[in-house]
Parts: sequence; structure tokens; C-alpha cells
Amino acid sequence: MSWWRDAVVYQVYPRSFADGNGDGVGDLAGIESRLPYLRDLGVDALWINPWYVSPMADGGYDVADYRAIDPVFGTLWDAERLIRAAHRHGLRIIVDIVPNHTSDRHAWFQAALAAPPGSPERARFHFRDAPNNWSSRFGGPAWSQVDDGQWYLHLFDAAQPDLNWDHPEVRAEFESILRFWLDRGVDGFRIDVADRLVKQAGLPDRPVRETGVPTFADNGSRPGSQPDKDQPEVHEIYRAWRRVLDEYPDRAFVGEMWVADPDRFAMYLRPDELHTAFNFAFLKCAWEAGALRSVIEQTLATHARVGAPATWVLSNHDVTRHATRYGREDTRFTKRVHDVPTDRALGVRRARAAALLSMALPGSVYVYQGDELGLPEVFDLPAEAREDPVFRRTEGKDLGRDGCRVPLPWGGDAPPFEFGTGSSWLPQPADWRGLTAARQLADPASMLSLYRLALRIRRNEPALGDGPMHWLDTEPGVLAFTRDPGFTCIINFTDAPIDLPAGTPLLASAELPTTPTGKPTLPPDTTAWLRT
Ligand code: ISL
Repeated sequence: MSWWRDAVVYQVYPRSFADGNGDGVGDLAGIESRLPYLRDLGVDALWINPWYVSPMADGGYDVADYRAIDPVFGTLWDAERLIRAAHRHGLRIIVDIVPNHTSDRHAWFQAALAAPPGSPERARFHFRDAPNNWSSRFGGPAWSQVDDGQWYLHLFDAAQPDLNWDHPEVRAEFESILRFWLDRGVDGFRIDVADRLVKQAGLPDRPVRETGVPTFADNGSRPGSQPDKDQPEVHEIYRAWRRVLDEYPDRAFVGEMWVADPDRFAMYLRPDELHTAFNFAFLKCAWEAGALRSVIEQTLATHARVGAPATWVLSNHDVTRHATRYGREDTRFTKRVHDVPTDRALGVRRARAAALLSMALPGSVYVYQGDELGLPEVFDLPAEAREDPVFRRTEGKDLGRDGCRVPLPWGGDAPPFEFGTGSSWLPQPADWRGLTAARQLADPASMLSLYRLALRIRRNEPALGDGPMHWLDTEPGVLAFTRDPGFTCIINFTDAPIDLPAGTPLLASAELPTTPTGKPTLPPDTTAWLRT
């Protein structure tokens, strides 16, 4: 079976994973030094966020050279060595490709700035004499003006000019970049904002609400109604990319699309397009039995239609960490909120239960670095340390995403907790002493021990990974399903203990208290795996 149908993929945010040279920023040497940790954790692949030459206006999602490694991370030689070392440890490497926009320092954009309006250099981007009404995803307008008066489009930061995907040179260049990395042995690509490359012809204004404010939310909008995303012509790009990828054995794409409509979403996963895509419906869902059940059912139905495996994603480098989200009154992820009461213990308890749920479902699983340590979102970062352009572009109204990007605590009793030797680019909370990987390894009740055990069972259990699942009848507030052969997963979302169904417990996210007659029960916010 293809590896990507059931892989556990660990997301490495390289700035914050491990610092090999003591400059306070994570790097490739740091990743390489921690490969044994990842192998022992039991993951199958790493997805590494952008490592290319970049001015870092958006943490590396502003790429100035797609064929070279940023010096802060290392060299191309280091990348080649890391790919080989990962393969020796049985770990595959997925790299992040950023095709919607370049950096404003990219040679093409520099040439466009130096050339006059109407020039071929400007045709690779979207230059216009007047802007339309689109907003940047990071706040503020999506257009910036250059010295001669023209405007260029940037759906993200002004330092991230959008490429014109109608231009044949843009298409040819990215196919060449794919080959460059495939030839270096990467096993796949994560495609950044995969649904936004193609814009509606003529760049028409977005529909405007009665308030006069352009509509912005992409949740639940009518399919095809927005000119800056999910245009039908984008699929031609992925068909062409798939032809390139298929020249190399065993490689896979994972698309990043925040496309809410299941039919539109599934189109990207047709057999001649992308292999997989992130399941943001699952990530956004409340910690609630009914809501999760319908997201799971809809996910499986959507993917089954196109023969693609589902993915199960709880967190990433763009969203509030789920150990924090799940400790709140409102457990959904809709937008980033920071000033609400959070019950840390409850959040961690549910995060443990959610980990076992995601690992028992059919398909592939994503683990964002630090999930396995139960890290919380960090809110009290000093303004001057924050780097996310969202913070600046919203004048601090949105704190941005730095709070889920704080460098990992590996060991020791004080910052930088063996992340490196110098002080880390974002400060770590002093109370992360108890959360270091070293401490958690020594504690069989820790989040890290749970992840290691669960991933070991998942790998050895023929019932888990790809394949069918069957719901069991349960009381309200309880979800239970079986996987063949002989496996049951049950989650108690209610606030009272329930009876466990027949079977021998293999693993549970919390202790299973027994009744006076010796029967084990499943406490609230707990998942159990049973041998049946
Ligand atoms: O952050 C989001 C939700 O909280 C998304 O809207 C996000 O902005 C969008 O999915 C695009 O994200 C990706 O491209 C961005 C980059 O900043 C993000 O880190 C990346 O994941 C621009 O390249």
C-alpha cells in the first residue's frame, strides 16, 4: 500500500524545532540531531515548513530563491544530507512549496520593479494601474503601490507579491522547481494555499455586503463565488504537477486548501491531481460528539468519492494550539482569540483523548511539533519579539501566530531548554520546565509517552491506518467505532463515567477507574482503545 495513505506526518517548523549552531534560530543541523527522537516517537514522515532563501517577512513563506536554503537554516548540502539521514532512519521528507507568491526580493519581482508598466517582467505578477477591493489575508488591502504609480497584488503580506499563473514561464518554473527537489530525494510536497494560485480573469471586485465591507470570510461561502480563490482553472496546474510527480516512484502531494464546500474540496483530490489534503474541517470542529461524528462521516464520504485517503489534523503553525483550544468554553477554531478563560488541565485531558481518536481513524495523521508535548499556546510574548506580519498588519488586534511557534523545550530547567545554547528567537515560558521532552520521556503518564505508545500500537495494529470503520450504537455524548480485525475506539464526551464495551483495554488517554465490582469505566473526556 502507498505510504501516504496511512502515514503519520510530523510537522517541523524549522525556526523553532532545534537550534544546532546556537544562534537562537532552529536549523537543519538541529533537525538532523533530533532524527532519533522522531524515529523513536514513531512517525513515518516529516513535513518541513519552508527552508528556502527568504527575507523572513512571513517566517519563510516569502521565498527569494526556491533552489537554495536560507543561511539561517544551513546550506543545500545540509539539506541533501538531512534527506539522506532521514531516509536512513526510515523517515520520509515532505517539503513545503509556495507557488502563490514569491518574496519581493525574488529576482523576478526585482526585475519587475526595475522594468516599466506593461513590460514582460511585470507580466509574471499582477500589476495594475488601479487596485480592486480585495483585502490581504493578513489584514489591510491586498495591493501596494510602486514608485511609478502602478499597484501589485499580494493576497498576503506586501512582501509576498502574487504570481500570475496565466503566465507560461511561471508554470514552467514551478515544474522545474518540483524536479529540482525530487531529484534530491524528497518524498513529497505540501502545497501552500493550493486553492488561490488562479484568480478570476480580470480580477473583479469581491462581492460587497450591505455594510459596504468586502466579504472576507471563506467559511461556508457559496462555491466559486469568490474571485481570489478556488477557480476551476487551478486544477490544470495540479494535473500537470501530478504528471511530473508520477515520473518519480512513491511521491505524494498534500494540499493546503481552506475550501469549506466538500464537493469543491474533493475536486483537488481526483486521481490525476493531489494525493491528500489537510482536513481543516476536523481541526476547526468543536470537541463535541455530534459535531465530530458528522465531520468524520463527511470527511470519509468526501474522500471515498475520489478514492483519496483522509487526513486528521488538530493543529499547525497557523492556528491556536489545540491543548489550549480544548480548555475553553468554545472549543472550535474559527479565529484566533487570546483573552478567554482557559482550563489548562481540561485542555490537556482532551488533547490526549483527541490524539487517540485521530490515530484510530482511517487515513493519515498530522502531528504538529510540540503537540506530542502538550504545549499550550503562548499569549504573553513581548510585542518586540513577535515576527508574524499578522500582528503588525492588524496593529496588534490579532496577536498573530507566534504563540504556536515558540521553540520546543527539549531538556534542562531553564530557557532555552536545550533548544540550543543561545536565547531563542521567541522566548519560552519559564514554566515549560515540566514540559521538556527529557522530563516527559521519564514519565510514563506524560503526553510524550502516550504519543510514543499510541504510535507504536498504531504501526503494529493491522486494523489501524487506511481501511473502513464502523460506528457502534452509543448513548448521546459517546462515540465508538470498530476497525477490523478486532479493534474498538471509544470516546466519552459526557461529564460522567460510562461503562466500557466488551474487550481488553490496549491503551487509554487517562486512567480507567474500576467500579466496586471490578468493571473498568471510561471517565469523561477520555478515549480508550480496546482489543475485541
Ligand atoms: O492562518 C490561517 C488561518 O488561521 C489561514 O488563513 C492561512 O493564512 C492560510 O491558510 C495560508 O497559510 C499558508 O500561507 C501563508 C503562510 O503565512 C502560512 O503560514 C501558510 O500556512 C502565506 O504563505
